Amino acid sequence: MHVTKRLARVLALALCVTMVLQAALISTSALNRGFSVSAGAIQDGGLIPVTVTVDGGYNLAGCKLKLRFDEGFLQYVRADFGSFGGVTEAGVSPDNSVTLSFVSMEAVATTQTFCTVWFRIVDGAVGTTKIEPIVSEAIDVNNQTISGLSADSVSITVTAQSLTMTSQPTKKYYFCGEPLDTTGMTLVATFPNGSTKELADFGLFGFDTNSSGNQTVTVRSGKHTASFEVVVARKGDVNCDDLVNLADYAIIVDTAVFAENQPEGELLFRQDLMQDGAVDCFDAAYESLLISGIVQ
Ligand SMILES: [Ca+2]
Repeated sequence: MHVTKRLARVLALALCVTMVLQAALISTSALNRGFSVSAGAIQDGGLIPVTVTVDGGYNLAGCKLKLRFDEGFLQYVRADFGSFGGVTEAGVSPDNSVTLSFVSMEAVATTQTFCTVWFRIVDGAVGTTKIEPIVSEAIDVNNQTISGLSADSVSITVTAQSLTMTSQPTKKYYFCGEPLDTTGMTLVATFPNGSTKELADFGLFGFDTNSSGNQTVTVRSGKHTASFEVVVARKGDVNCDDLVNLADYAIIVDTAVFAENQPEGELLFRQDLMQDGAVDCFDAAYESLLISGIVQ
């Protein structure tokens, strides 16, 4: 009997400790932050809706929520309020923030969308920006001051909506070993707000100077791509059989002899080994050096 009582006390004590620990855990995990701020998808005209959600159970009278933003990236447009009352002001402060003032808001029972603040992307702005919520003190349902209200910042990333190659690179033909030359290429990006910008920075993929044949070179900016075609040729291989031999030499000599019938485009490129715009005896001489392995 005595042992059973002691055991019961130990169990009761253990239960109390567990309950206290649980209460501590609950109070930590249930710490209400007052607000949530989230950004929606970028819409036509570069408009971005930023939604402010109010956690249930708060009377936010006297509270000011500021959304600080980068004026080089975003412009404040307007704030749309839902069916709740309470916000009497919404406007831009000198410190680049939109201030929402909650003056007479009643406690809301459940977490609900409170207002949508509309921003517009500044012309030409590209990259990632943050909207930083700053929350002042508020009053809870029991008229007690609530401090420590906060909300996570929101990241907005703006990339080009489309990519257009308005002019292609001048150089289309390459001998193996030559580096890619994009001189003459113009890439224009169009952004969600309709603005356009010529891009100087882009990624290039798909060019292999050591592999002969037709190649598609891809230009990438963000998630968008554009492409152009090039031909990479083994120097001296006029007839595209991947060999440099007398058959190629014969073609060049034939062209050089009948100089009035100069080829164009890729045919000219493959035979014009001296790259002076005409196929002549100098190209034939160079071809013979290639065949004999004296030059490469
Ligand atoms: Ca050949």
